[in-house]
Amino acid sequence: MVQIYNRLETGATVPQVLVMKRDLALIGLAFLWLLPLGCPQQTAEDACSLHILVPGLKGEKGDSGDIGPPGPNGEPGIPCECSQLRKAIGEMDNQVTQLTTELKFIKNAVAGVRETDSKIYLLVKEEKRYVDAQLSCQGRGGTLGMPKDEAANGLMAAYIAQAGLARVFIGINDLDREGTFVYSDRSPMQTFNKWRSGEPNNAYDEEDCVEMVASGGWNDVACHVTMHFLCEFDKEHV
Ligand SMILES: [Ca+2]
Ligand SMILES: [Ca+2]
Repeated sequence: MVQIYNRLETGATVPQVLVMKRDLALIGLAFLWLLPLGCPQQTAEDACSLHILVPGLKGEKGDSGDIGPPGPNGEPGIPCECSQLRKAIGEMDNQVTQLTTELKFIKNAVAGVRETDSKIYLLVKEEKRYVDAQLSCQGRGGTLGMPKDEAANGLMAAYIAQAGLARVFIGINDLDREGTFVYSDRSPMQTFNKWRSGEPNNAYDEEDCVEMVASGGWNDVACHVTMHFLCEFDKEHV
């Protein structure tokens, strides 16, 4: 048998007989492909038709199911430490109050102090009774101002006047013995004094504490009245 070679586009050659067989096979496959699938032996009237499925209308929602059984009990909670919390909050409140007081003191200090070689004087613009004013100064390592000589008295008076105050408590009293005034460090009154005219008069029989007015004069007053006060600190102890 003579084999005739057919040159393909790719340049490869195959026997022409094989090509003819291949072509017949492809035609057969195409014929089968064109036959309607799944419609064997049907008449012309009952031609195979294309069924398109369209979704129907949505149905009514069903009734709710029965309520399920109750779930298991949870873990026991931690008991409230309420009394401890209240105590802690109370302590914090106290600290806030204390800090607020300290802040006022610092503001006063920043506003300006007066000093000599040995002393620092600080006007505290908080209205307090004599005893509380003294405690406030002591709490900061000082005492109410004790004018023991002309220089100290003049400095304190100028400080009060420049601050625009009329009067402040100073550290002099006759609480222990009526008519016997002492400084708040319990040192006795010496010859120096700046009593205003007619003072001390122990008015209403209740004036055992002392104020200094802006001019520098002293006056005995009731200890329970409240006013600003002047603290004094030894530089050695600051
Ligand atoms: Ca008195
Ligand atoms: Ca008086």
